[in-house]
Amino acid sequence: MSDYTTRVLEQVRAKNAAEPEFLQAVQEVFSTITPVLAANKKYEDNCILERIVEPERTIIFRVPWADDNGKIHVNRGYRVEYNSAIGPYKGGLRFHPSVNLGILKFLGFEQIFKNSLTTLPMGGGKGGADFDPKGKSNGEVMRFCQSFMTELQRHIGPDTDVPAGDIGVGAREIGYMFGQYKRLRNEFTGVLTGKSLNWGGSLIRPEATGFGTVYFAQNMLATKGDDLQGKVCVVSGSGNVAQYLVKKLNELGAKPVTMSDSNGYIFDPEGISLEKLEWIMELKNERRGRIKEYADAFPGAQYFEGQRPWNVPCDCAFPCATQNEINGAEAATLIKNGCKLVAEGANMPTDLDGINAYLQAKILYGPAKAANAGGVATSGLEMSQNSMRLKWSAEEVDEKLFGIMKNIHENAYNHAREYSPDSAGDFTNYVAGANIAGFVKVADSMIDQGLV
Ligand code: NDP
Ligand code: 2IT
Repeated sequence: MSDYTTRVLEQVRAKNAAEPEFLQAVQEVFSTITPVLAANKKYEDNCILERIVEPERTIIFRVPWADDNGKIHVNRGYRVEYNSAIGPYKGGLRFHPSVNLGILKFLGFEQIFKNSLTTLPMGGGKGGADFDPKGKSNGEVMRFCQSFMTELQRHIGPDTDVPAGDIGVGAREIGYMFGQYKRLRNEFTGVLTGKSLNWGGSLIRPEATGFGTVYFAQNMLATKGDDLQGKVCVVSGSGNVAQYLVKKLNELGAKPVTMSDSNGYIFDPEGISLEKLEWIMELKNERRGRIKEYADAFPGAQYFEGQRPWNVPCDCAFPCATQNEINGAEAATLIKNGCKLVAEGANMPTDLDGINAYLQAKILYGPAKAANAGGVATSGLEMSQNSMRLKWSAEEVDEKLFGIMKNIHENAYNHAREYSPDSAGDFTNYVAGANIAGFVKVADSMIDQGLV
């Protein structure tokens, strides 16, 4: 850390003391960009750090809705429009009871740099609500989504702010929100991504985050002349990201052995094959069941209630559930058991102690904003297709996604090699590389556009 980063971090701490996840995300970025700030005085002269930590706009609103019995509920809705230096605000919506402003600010802050890495013209934003979709009927979810969009619609638009999915928001929720937007605004535009295929969605968008994370892992392994063939992989989560990540691991000859939800994890030593994954997708996406049911359906597997999978020995780990799901001790356990690669499908799944453990052990570590950028990148491709009023084939989109992930890897690798003092010989600090590469493009664009 330099005088400049230390000073701004102190200001951020003083002003946002009640937002630990946001402070964590800022600290992670600041701890790595010092070399580029030292080499370019213009960033401090233009107060770029002071400006970049402050969202351009934050909207907080009431979301009232009635359940199936007519009982009225009120949730809190948010949209953090963080940074529009390189394009319209872009980022997901999260519906989860834990959602608060600090969590959405951490996600929005990360999104700025992630979107910059994709090479596509997208600013950073994030939103959501403290609504819990679990156990709600379709009708209740629809009425909530409609009420949420009734307010959000006045703040977003295809050239202003383009939300998408995140935890608790998938194709069903995007559909209900799109319907309400269209009804209120009387326009059919690409205002949301993650749409279904019949009405403007892109092929491969559902797969993109999971596939992209695996492509990033492939690229990291390739720097060591290695690949995923035969690798034992530990995966957390069983939602959108985890499902398609497990699919791609299978396709590339790796062996995923765990998946989880917020109640516990399943361990299948024979591997979660494509056939078993199909069963899981039906369980999670159609029946909306719990992962523990897997152990009843497949007797070789075991379920561990209330635990996370990080003590299962593996070659590679792919956290795909939520923030801070790997702490320092869990990272140390992974490393002790032989894990040589961590690629993050979730956002900020490893806490700062955990990251330090990976860096000290010099394993291949693909941080979230690089490794999971394939999701939002493919959202960017969905926006392009909507603007052009055409549709690319699955092969075309997958090829573009593959190219983007290769590019992100190269960009992070090169910036790490150029600026991060600990990247030498066999080791590349991708945290530093991704943060610096993402930061420079946004910071330079902010300077170009003056004091706004
Ligand atoms: P889903 O809602 O589809 O799935 C979330 C999964 O994570 C579920 O298995 C869920 O279990 C589990 N989970 C959620 N919260 C917790 C928690 N507090 N503790 C333990 N497990 C939890 O979401 P996604 O798969 O879309 O998102 C997963 C992660 O990937 C998030 O960090 C998200 O921000 C990130 N991400 C998503 C992208 C996307 O395109 N969807 C793009 C880039 C990143 P349960 O059912 O018990 O809640
Ligand atoms: O965290 C993320 O990058 C997402 N949830 C996807 C955002 C998007 O706009 O596709």
